[in-house]
Formats: sequence, structure tokens, C-alpha cells
Amino acid sequence: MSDSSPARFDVVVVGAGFAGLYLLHRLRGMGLSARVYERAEGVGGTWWWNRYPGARCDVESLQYSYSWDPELERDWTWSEKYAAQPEIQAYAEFVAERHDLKRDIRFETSVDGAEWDEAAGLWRIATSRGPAEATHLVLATGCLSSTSLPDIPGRDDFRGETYHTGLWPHEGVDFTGKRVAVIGTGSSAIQSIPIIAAQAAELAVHQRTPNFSIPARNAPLTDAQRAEWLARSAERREWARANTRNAIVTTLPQKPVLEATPEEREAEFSRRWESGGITFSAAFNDLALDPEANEYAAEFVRERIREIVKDPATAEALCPRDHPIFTKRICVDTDYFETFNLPHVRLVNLRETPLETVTETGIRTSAGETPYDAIVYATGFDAMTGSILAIDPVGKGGRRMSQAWAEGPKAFLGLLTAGFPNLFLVTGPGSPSVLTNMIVSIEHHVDMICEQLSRLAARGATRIEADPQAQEEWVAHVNARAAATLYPRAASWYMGANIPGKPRVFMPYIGQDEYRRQVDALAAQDWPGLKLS
Ligand code: N01
Repeated sequence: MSDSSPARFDVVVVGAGFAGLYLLHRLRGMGLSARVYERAEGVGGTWWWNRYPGARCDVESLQYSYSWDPELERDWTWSEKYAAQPEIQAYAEFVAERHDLKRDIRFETSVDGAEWDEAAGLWRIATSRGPAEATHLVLATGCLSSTSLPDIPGRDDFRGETYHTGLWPHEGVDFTGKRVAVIGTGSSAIQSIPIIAAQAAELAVHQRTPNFSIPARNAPLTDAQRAEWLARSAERREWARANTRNAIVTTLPQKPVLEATPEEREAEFSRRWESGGITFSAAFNDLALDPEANEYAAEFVRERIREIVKDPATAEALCPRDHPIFTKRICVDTDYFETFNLPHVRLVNLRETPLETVTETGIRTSAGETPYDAIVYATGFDAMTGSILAIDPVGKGGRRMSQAWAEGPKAFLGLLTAGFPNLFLVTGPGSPSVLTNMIVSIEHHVDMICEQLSRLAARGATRIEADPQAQEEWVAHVNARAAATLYPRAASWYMGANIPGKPRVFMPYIGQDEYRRQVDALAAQDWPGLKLS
């Protein structure tokens, strides 16, 4: 069905993930007309698409949940420390039903383009079901929504089954008795490999770059744990927002590892390794800053890999050496390294035997061809900018976002780009986003957008735009913060390094606590850098 005349709204939102859902709820509360367009058949965003076996959040479920509805927090029961994809998607569904959000969401509708009409002061939006118009356009399109399938020679010749972890079939895949190749060893691969291995007859893991991974130590949550969290959740969430770089409640590091004795070092790394998860990175406060400090943490993890993996050559090949630990998103696994002890699982080290081509029946490396029934691409995403540039909005003077961002993404506070009035990004490049508990950053940005919409209304203004000079200064500030850390030493997706031709710029803002301080300071000065008219 296609609408013929443009539907007209105060705000059009692209995406019905956790950002789009909360934003829709807020916009309704402000009395604004809003429409959400979502290409999937249901809500949940990244959790709708990433249904690969073992998909699970690496932030604890009690924290990876909305804070804006205390009753919701009481009424929803998380079953495990780290929720699996079906439970998180069910939670998104529960929120949508509870707040009656779906009536303003058009599913299976992609937004294919958007153009700013300067004279009319509105966005003209092209969707797969016809045109729409809105005073404001919000891209709540997610940071990891645009999948990346590498251009490997022969890729499309393969006659067996082909999957990408980020576009997993909803009916699931049964690998029982099959010869399976996985390409990639990032978080998605590391989570899915143990489960694929449990089904497959043969599994070959094609690794170009080994990754650091920490055991999740996932477990069912008890009533006592849930009650304990509920009793103090508001206070703890607030503490994490004010005091941590990643908005995750944890015990903050007390000292630099370089000042710790060997016994203190070992004890703290061991304690964090045993409790599991990404807070391993908070063991000491100099790990992301000093190469020598970082190496202690890296070597601790390598030692664990050598302990777990029985074959010494495989263990050594699994030990990351090309980047400091924590400069790529640390992986969190359940039995990843243990999987390489299974007789039907083998590591194909692409650094030693490079992948030459996919054939009709398998994969050929420099060591020869191996037949497979299925190939799983766990090859990641065109992160942070991919889903924005897929729409490639056209701003003032006919200038496209892809032109404005030719040297790398530029957005004041990661929220608004100069030359694109009334176009908001949720957790855009230049904001803490992917370095944090995403739901906390999403809530912050949604609240910031609503604050700006209220300011516009209060002043009888209709347009908001980032000042180019303020934007340049912000981008320089984001870069300077990254340059003071070890992060730029990794060829990571944070740097755009996984996509051929993408500008190498460190995209997220390091430190959501500092980001909040900056935002609060701007608010106290009535938002210099944002022009209302
Ligand atoms: O993707 P990735 P991901 N030939 O980009 C390899 C979030 N996430 O989907 O490093 C061979 O990390 C590539 O190799 P290399 C999380 O933020 C969260 O796993 O480029 N290999 C790499 O090994 C995460 O960081 C959760 O040498 C090729 C892999 O593919 C982000 O999503 C779970 C190749 C891609 O790894 C992305 O994770 C899952 C080629 N041509 C994801 N091209 C949780 O919450 C690429 N690779 C736990």
C-alpha cells in the first residue's frame, strides 16, 4: 500500500530500536505529532536483526534496560545476568505494547532519502511506502545497523548456505551434521562459535586478527539479586552516569597498575577475570593510557588463553598482539577459547594462509581448498555512519551528508551537523555511544533532543542548527581526547578501519561522564553552538 500525498508530522523518527521507542514516548508526552519508520517487521533495532546463535548483551541486563519508567523496571523480570537476544527483543516488545507505541510506527518501511526544504522549513522524506514531511527529522538508526559483507573474490559463487550474523534468519539455522566456515573473530563470532560448534560436524574458524575476550560468567539471576538492584537502581544508575566513562556500575579502579606490586596486579586481574565481563577493563586506571600498563592486562589475558587452549600453536595464534587490549571493544564470551579444544574445530590462521577466494563449494586459502556446506560471515558493520549515509540526507544548498562528512563524520555533540537544520542524530559520531551502556547514552540524547524541541517552542522558533565553528571545535576536542589514549593504535571499527575507503577518524567521544559535564556546562550558558531561528 502506498500513501499518495505526503503525511505531515512535527517529527519523523527513523528506527524503532531503543532510541526510537523512548523518543516516540517522549514526543507524545510533549504533545507533538510523530511517526516512526522502521524497516523491520517489529521493534528492537539491533536486537531484531542480530539473532545469531549465542547473541547476548555484554552489559548486565539489570543495567541494560530503560531507567525512565520505574514501574517498567519493577514489572519486567530479567532471567539472566546477561540477557540473550530473544529476551531483549521481548523486552522492547513489552515496552512498545505497554506504552501503546506501535500505532505510530510504520513497520517494513525504509527511509530511502531526506531533503531539507529551506523555503518551507521542513524535511521531505522518501520512504518505501510514499513521501512524508516533518519539521524535524531524527535518525535513531543505530550505531551498528549497516552490515558489512567483505568483497572476497568468488563470494557470490558459493552454492551452499551463506549467512551474516547481523542479518540472521528469524527461523534460525540448524547446522547439525554440516561443515561450517566462520569468517571473522569479533564479538559476534566469539559468541556464536561455541554454539555453532555444538551442532556442526566440522567448524573452521577463519581468523585474520585475534581478539581479546573475557569470560562472561553468565548465570541465572536470583530474586534476591533482582530485589537488591531494584532497591537502589535509581541511585546506582545516577552514580554511573556521573562517575564512569562507560555508564556501567562497577567498582572503580583505585590505582595505576604501574604502582601495583606483582601480587596486587595478579590479584586484581584475577578477581575481575573470575567475576567476568567487560569491567575487567576497570581493574586499574592507567590501562587505556599507558602502553606498559596495558601490556600487563594484555599478557594476563594471553596467559589465560594459553592455559585454556591445549594445542600450543593454536593458543599462540589466538593470542592478540597487534593492538593494545581495550582499544577494540573487548569481547565477552562463554567457552570461546575452550571450543578450540574440540576435535572437530580448527583455527584457520589467515595471516599465515591468506584467504584467496570463495569457490562454488568452499573456501580456498594459500594452503588449498576446503569444502563447506555453510559460510557464516561474522564480519561486522559499517559502524556509526553507515546507516546515516545510507539515507544520505540532503541539507542546505543541496549539500549531502556524504559531502559534509567526506573527511570523516562531523557533528556538534554527536547530535547535530552544521548545514542540516532540524536533523538530530541519536548517539551520533562525536558522542560517547558505543563506548558506553548504549541505553544510558540513548536516554541522554533523547532527553537532549526533547530539551531542544522545548526550547524552540518556548522561543517561538522553528529551526535549530549547529554552528560550524562550534562543530569544528567539538570535533577537535573529540580527536584530542582519543589522541590522549591508546585507542587510535588499533585498526578498529571505532576508527572506520574495517571499511575500505572510510576516513580514519576516531568516531566516539571517550568518557560519557566528561561528555555530560560538557553538555551541562553548555546548557548552563544557554547552549552556545546551537543557533535557533
Ligand atoms: O564485528 P567486528 P562484530 N577477511 O567488526 C573480520 C557489537 N557487538 O559483529 O579484525 C577475513 O568486531 C574482522 O577481522 P579484522 C560490539 O560493539 C556486541 O563481531 O578486520 N576476516 C573481524 O575479526 C562489537 O565490537 C555484542 O582482521 C574479515 C570480524 O570480521 C561490534 O558489535 C555482540 C574480513 C569483524 O568483527 C561488532 O562486532 C556482537 C575479511 N575480508 C557485537 N572482513 C555484545 O553485546 C572482516 N573480517 C556482546
